[in-house]
Amino acid sequence: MLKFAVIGTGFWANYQIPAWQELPGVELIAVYNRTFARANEIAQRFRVPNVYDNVDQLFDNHAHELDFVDIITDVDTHPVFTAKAAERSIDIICQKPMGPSLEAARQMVETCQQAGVRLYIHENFRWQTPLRRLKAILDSGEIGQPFKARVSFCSAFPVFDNQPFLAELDQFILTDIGSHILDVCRFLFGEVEWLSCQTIRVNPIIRGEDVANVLMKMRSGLSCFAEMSYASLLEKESFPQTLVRVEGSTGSVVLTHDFKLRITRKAGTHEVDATPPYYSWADPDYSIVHASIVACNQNILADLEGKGGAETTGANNFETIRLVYAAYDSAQRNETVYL
Ligand code: 89Y
Repeated sequence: MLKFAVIGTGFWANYQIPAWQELPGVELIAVYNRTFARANEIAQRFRVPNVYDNVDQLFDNHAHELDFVDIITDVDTHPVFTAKAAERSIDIICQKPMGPSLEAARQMVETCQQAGVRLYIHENFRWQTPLRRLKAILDSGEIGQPFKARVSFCSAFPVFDNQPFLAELDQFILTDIGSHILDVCRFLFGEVEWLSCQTIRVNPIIRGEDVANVLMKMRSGLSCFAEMSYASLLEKESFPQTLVRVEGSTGSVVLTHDFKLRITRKAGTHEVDATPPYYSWADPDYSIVHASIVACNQNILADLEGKGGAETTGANNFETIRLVYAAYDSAQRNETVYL
């Protein structure tokens, strides 16, 4: 049984914790938040025995040995908590986006390598049922050699209601959703050769950009357009689904609303259902993402248990973070960036 602590008890902890409780072999023994009352509220709800508002006390209380920590705080504090856990040789799972800058993320990976601890990033979009199914279809060769794709996350969902700090970020959509969407692009199509990005801020009351269009040439030769927006009032609100169209040499596959994949070949079109599993604790507005937390945790837990196979290690996710900052770089300089 691996014992772990949760650091940070904000919005996402409400889902990350019950997702852990779906899995055998792991026990949450402590929670930390800088505001004791907020940590205590979560501890009561999920029956966690130890509560802290001082993270050093959490780490140094040898009454309970920790196998790993799950850092679920705002991005600015990821490097601090990572360093503190690494110093104590405790393995780390950290929420996306990894760090508040490319340099901070690089430092986090290096700190963990030097300390000999394992760093994993909780990057869950690639674990959504329809995206896993889509990847299997691409790998099966059913549409031949993919040459072109569009990966779309365009919404007008009021994200700032649940996560007000997102409105304060100087760099918003590429760090918040871009870290997911660009990771999905890597998951589906491999690594990027070059990218070109444009950003726009539409909502006047937020600090960062809320629209980003990224055109990528993948090393495979595939041309990929990743579009993301929180300013898109569309006929059909699809939050928090990622919609995808991939065209290949012998057909195409489209991931539509309602978790359907439509595969077209010369013989016609057929539909594959990819409805995610239902969890009673999930917020219905976020159900597909909340379900993917379980699959993501399961993948990381297997690796922690020595079975290997973690997809979103710190080193791997650093490649996604490179894309996020390459996109900012491209938008700012109005130039193509070679990776
Ligand atoms: O923070 C974001 C995430 O990881 O998924 C959706 C979200 O909550 C708002 O963009």
